[in-house]
Amino acid sequence: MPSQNNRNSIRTLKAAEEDLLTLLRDNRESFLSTREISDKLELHPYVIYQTIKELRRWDFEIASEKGKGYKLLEAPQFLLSAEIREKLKTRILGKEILSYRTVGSTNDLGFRLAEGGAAEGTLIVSDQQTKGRGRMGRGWYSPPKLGLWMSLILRPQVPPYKAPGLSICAGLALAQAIQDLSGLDARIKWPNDCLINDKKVGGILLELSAELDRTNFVIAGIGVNVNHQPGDFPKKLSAKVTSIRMEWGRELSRMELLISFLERFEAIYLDFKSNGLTHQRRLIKKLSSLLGRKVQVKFGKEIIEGQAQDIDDNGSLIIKTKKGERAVRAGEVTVV
Ligand code: BTX
Repeated sequence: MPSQNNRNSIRTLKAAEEDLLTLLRDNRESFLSTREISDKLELHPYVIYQTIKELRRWDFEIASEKGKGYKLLEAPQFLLSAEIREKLKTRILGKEILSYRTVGSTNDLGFRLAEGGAAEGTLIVSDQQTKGRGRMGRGWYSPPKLGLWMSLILRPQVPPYKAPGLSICAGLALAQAIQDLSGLDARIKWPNDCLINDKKVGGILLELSAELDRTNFVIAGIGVNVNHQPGDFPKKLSAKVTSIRMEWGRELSRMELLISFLERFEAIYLDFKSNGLTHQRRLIKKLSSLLGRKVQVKFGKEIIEGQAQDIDDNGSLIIKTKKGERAVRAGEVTVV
């Protein structure tokens, strides 16, 4: 588990904090006395006092009046594990939920937890990342309040060469969830991006721990720009990125998006574990932003140019080049 030294940042809410919060949330109209809280939650008054203090440090606005008790006025915008748990109807994904206010990278945390034996489906979500990562050491801009930054610990029993297919599966679930909630034409850009109007709204970072023929675990990191406005992005990114809000003109609840994504991804993931991409391929192709377009793929030192034609059962992109068809397993694609 992460160190608890930096208590204000890298720590989830404790059980007493979650219980008290749920009780205050369910009684938002009235004050609750220490006595009532103590009876309901079986907490000592001193623990209640300390817990309220701690919740205030997490930016919960809690009114207190002598003789009346406590009332929740305002909850911060970050996603709390108790609330996620309440809404989620999945069997595996989100079975364990760790919600943070700020971390370096949810993928780094996920990797450490998975190495320590954390269960399949463990979800790590943070309101902000200070060292959010993309592929190949690139950064991922993850400011507070605006996006969905999360990682899932997966333990699929598939050979390592098949695991990368999960990246496109996560992309599919994300594009579907965005389409579903907003009606926007969200697309998958092979192998790991989600686009709206050809601009990047989300990205997937898949990291594997594997042996030659065995996948130990996969960390699926998913980042989505949800409620950013144009000025919320650094200048150097602004030409190629977007958010759901910028395209839709309305705010979208990050909670709703999270739930919809997890429910969709779970169905796709369960199918993937038994059937690979066979059943998902049709939809992946339908939502792909690349098929039919002229592309250039950077794959290591090689540059492959041609028309993107297909995505095969292994998740490879099939490109029709001047010298014939090429199947590319990974790479950096530019539409030319
Ligand atoms: P990628 O390597 O395909 O994309 C990274 C590139 O995308 C950056 O170099 C930059 O140009 C651009 N970029 C940076 N931030 C953003 C942003 N917020 N929106 C759009 N474009 C951006 C994509 O890698 C995979 C990203 C995964 C992010 C998730 S968040 C939760 C998890 N934790 C973590 O550290 N990473 C993943």
